[in-house]
Amino acid sequence: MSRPEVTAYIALGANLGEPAQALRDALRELGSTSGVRLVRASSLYRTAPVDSSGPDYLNAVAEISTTLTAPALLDALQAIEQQAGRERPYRNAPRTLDLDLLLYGQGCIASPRLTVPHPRMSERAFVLVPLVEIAPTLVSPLQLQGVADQAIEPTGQEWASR
Ligand code: A4P
Ligand code: MG
Repeated sequence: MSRPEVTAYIALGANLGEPAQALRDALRELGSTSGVRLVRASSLYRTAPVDSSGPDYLNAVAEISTTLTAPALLDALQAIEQQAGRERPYRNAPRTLDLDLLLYGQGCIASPRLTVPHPRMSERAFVLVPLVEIAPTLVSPLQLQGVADQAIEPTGQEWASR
């Protein structure tokens, strides 16, 4: 029996190498992962590092529909990060690609390797602003007001040149 489809939201971020290309490649890989269907993606945003260092980040958020369990989806995200040459010298280090699971249906998960909803998503403009673009009912004006001091701007770059 096949599993039901669950709507999930993925945050994409990169600030090393070729971030725009890395985000495009990641989105394509995500969409071609078995058990994952890409529903929509936000545009790309340039953002100042938050609790992190290095160059500005590019960030985006994607909505998927998936038959994978949440842990299997995290496995798939981490495999795509590895393909992009992700290294983890220390927490919040600059990175070639970061893929975080923000929301998994109505799921609340607290396991050693997975916390959903992502515990820091409400504190971050680089998550909330792209998320409100593709899923406005998931983000409240109060949440946006709380991150209004964080630098974020649309790049004007589209996914189209994939
Ligand atoms: N993990 C637990 N829950 C999740 C989840 N919902 N999604 C575990 C993904 N992973 C989850 O992640 C460390 C561990 O978190 C994983 O092994 C997984 O089991 P990581 O990607 O290896 O390390 P990280 O990215 O340094 O940590 P984390 O917790 O993802 O960092 P944050 O809090 O997401 O911050 N500034 C800007 N402008 N743009 C950014 O994209 N990103 C960060 C990362 C900091 N500042 C940034 C940005
Ligand atoms: Mg991460």
